[in-house]
Amino acid sequence: VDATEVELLSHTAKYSCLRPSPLVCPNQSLVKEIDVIRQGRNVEGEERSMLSYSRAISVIKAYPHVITEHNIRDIHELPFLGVKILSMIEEFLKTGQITEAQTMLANPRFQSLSAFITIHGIGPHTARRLYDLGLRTLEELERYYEVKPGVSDEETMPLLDAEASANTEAAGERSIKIGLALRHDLGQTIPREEVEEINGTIMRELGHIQKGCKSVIAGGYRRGKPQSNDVDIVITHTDWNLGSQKVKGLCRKLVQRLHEQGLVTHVMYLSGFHEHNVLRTHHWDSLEKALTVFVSRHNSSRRNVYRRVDLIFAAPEVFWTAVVGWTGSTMFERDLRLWAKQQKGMKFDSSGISRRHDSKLYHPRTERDVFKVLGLVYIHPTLRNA
Ligand code: TTP
Ligand code: MN
Ligand code: MN
Repeated sequence: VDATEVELLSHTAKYSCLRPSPLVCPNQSLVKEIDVIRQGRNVEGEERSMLSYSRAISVIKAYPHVITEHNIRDIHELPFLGVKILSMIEEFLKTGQITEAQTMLANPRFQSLSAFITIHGIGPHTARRLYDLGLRTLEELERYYEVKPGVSDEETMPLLDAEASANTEAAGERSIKIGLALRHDLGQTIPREEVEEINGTIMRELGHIQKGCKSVIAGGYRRGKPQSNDVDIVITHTDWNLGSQKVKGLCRKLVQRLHEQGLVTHVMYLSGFHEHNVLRTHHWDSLEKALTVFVSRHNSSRRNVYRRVDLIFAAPEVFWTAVVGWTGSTMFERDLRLWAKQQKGMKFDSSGISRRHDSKLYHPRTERDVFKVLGLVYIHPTLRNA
């Protein structure tokens, strides 16, 4: 790597895509405490404040030493740590906790809202609406939505109905019903070997539809998490020149086949199902993708387990861009976009990299190329836990 580029990587950098961030950092218990406050802002919809806490947490995650009374001076040099957060850090050093975090944890409203947003399909906004209706527990939500726990009503929820690709209230409610019915399974994390097995099963089924495809398991798994909340698989074709055509329309065909095989029971979202896709809002990339519920038969001794599996299809020329875009973390992605825009006059998202003044498109052939095109030093996936 070029010597001038190496200087760019620093735990004091403003962009998290310049800060190597391990999965577990030397100040993990401090991070956990501040994260409670961040979550408090999240459930209340205070987005600016939440982002400030997210940035502060991210900066601490990249700091390579245990913070003590002796090096607290160095902490003042780090970006995004304002007066308030610095005083919280000092309180934590003295007492091992932060009063505001402890108050938050004891708050019944925080407890209800936090529980509600663990359900797939329920975001902070919906959580607050349900709370305002007087609902307090997940059992009360089940009664409200008339969902029987452990049973997902597959009869009344056809796999590929119009609602799966529409941004309507009905689609939202359908998603919540699935999330509630399957909450005991979907709330469990997925070990790495099962993630690999799910990828293997899906690629074997894909081989029956189109030969020559390949995949990379992205998301938290790729960042080294021992347990994942879902499985994110980015798929392309190995033929650089003809792959684009071979990948087109594959997402829908694969989901259909997986459903026929009894491997996929629900599709929360499917792009490319309708010609005009109303869900293609600004923060969604334009790749073909399906957010599914997959039946995992990993434990042969136990019953099948429902798992969330995201399938993302990319043409070969944007495959590595898509892999970087779906590897995360969310903060790392956010800052990749910001860096590209503010420092390079470029646009980055999972579906492509372009230069703004002439719309030139970049087609990186490797993951390292993605970083090079963006003028960044390569950071290994396991150090992208910003
Ligand atoms: P997630 O699967 O939501 O999160 P994760 O894999 O980091 O952690 P876990 O599943 O264990 O909770 O998202 C994976 C990455 O994909 C995320 O870091 C950012 C990216 N992403 C997009 O680019 N677009 C999207 O619409 C979503 C939902 C995620
Ligand atoms: Mn994931
Ligand atoms: Mn995902």
